[in-house]
Amino acid sequence: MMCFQCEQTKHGKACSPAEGSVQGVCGKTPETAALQDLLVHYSMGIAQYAHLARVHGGLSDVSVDRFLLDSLFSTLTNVNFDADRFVVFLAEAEEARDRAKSLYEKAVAGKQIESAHLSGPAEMDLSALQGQAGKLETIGHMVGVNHRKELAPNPDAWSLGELLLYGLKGTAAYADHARILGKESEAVYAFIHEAMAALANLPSQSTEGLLKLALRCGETNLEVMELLDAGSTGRYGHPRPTEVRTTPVKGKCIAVSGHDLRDLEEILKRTAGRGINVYTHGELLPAFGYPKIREAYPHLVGNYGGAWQAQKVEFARFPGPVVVTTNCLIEPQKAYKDRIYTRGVVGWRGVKHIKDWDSQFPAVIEQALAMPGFTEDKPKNVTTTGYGRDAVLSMAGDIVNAINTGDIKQLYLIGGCDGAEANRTYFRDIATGLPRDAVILTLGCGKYRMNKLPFEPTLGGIPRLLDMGQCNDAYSAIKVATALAEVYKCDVNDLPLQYAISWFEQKAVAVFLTMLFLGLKNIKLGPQLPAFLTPNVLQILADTYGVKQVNLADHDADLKEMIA
Ligand code: FSO
Ligand code: SF4
Repeated sequence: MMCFQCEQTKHGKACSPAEGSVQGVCGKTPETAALQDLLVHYSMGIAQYAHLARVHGGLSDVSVDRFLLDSLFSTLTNVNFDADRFVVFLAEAEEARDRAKSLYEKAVAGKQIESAHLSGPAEMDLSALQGQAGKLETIGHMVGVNHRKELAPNPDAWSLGELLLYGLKGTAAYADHARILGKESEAVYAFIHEAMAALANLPSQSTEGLLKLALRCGETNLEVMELLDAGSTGRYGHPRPTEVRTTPVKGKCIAVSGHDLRDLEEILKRTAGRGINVYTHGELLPAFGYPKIREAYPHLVGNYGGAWQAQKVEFARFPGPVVVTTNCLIEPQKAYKDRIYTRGVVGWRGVKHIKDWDSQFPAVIEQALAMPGFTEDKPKNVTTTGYGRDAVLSMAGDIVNAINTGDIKQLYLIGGCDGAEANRTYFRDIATGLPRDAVILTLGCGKYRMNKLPFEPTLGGIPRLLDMGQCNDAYSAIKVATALAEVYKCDVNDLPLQYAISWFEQKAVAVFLTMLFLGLKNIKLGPQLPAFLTPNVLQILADTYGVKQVNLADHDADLKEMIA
């Protein structure tokens, strides 16, 4: 296997035999990795047809559009490790390809179009191999990262192609979240298909063209995040600052992890009045900020645990079932394998998957009722979330006054996604090292490095740490930055605003591309820089955008630079 799509890749290079990996650091097996590679490759073929059907005939099929979101999302880091599920995805991919191909044939029928026969991934036909995991795996081993390396005209084009692919995966994941909340966009689907089709024709792409596509991916992801914001605030109201209990309450319990607010809502509805307390975990903590969740469901009692990487210990100790709605899932341990459930595109072989709420969720309720739950109340501790764009912008006058009087000297965006490496304490150390005149915006599961620490408010009383929500809510941070730039009638890069971004997987790549598309400069990124970026590509990012790796060896040096 060869995979280097996330930050924790082996030795900062790749999860591959060359680095001594028999499987991914995340737990992905070579079998699953190959089937994922095949699904991505096949999806490029679907996109080739879907893209040209749209270009030549204005034709599209929403089932094809949605399938590509799911197929890309399922290959994100820490989402789906179940090889059997990928065999099913591949059968569905063939059906989607056939529908896209028919659309394309209809679009070009009777027209003088030279490329009536498409080559590359579009030519692949898996019909004789469907259901045969071993044979599919063999082909999958031939069409992954190394195959793209051979096809690319040069190493930098290969690197930019990988950047684009991972950005597309993240964008597709966010678009899937938005779709679940009722928001979809034809323009988003059109771009995903165009870009995937370009990757299918890697030999004819230039580095310039791929860089442009990567920035357009950032632009598309901005539109997706706006849709996602409209979906979540439209359904649940604008987040408001809210104290969230972080210690257990006596009673039966279910924990819900991941990012999916609709799944959380469904669980809250189905557990209401059943004597079960529901806890958020990981990226679902910000659900408490939404008035229509918090106020409607008093049995949503608190947040349990921290970011995803501690789940082996935390889920083992949790005295009830756990439902994982999206990433990040890690190998379920024996201690809780019989009481962890997956949803949506998430999967692990042997772990129960909830497809149908009515028939499958009652068993989860029964399990929660049969388990001891928390046997006593623990002393109450809280953290605060809910500083979405509306809440922060309602404080904008106070923030602007505080900046004008010098009470606030700098704003910092510190956060993103967390990971398991010990050196990620860098982000906490930067946050705690900042003076009292610094206000910190945070989001994503990276917030757990700092959200339970006591930050004194600024002298003027503005809270020092503002949790803007999930990584899905990066749109809020962008809106706040652009609104401040409008107040000061300046470029967003001239604001007293700095960035220390922790990245982990491909959603973070999509947000990073959005930041580049917006022209945001001097982003400090880490802990490691993406292994898929060549020195030349890194140099382009450094020269054009001032992107720099965080200084892990000497965080004080970074701190001094950021305060200055
Ligand atoms: Fe975290 Fe995982 Fe939200 Fe990521 S839970 S690491 S960027 O999948 O999605 O921040
Ligand atoms: Fe390795 Fe990350 Fe790929 Fe998993 S997703 S195999 S940890 S690079």
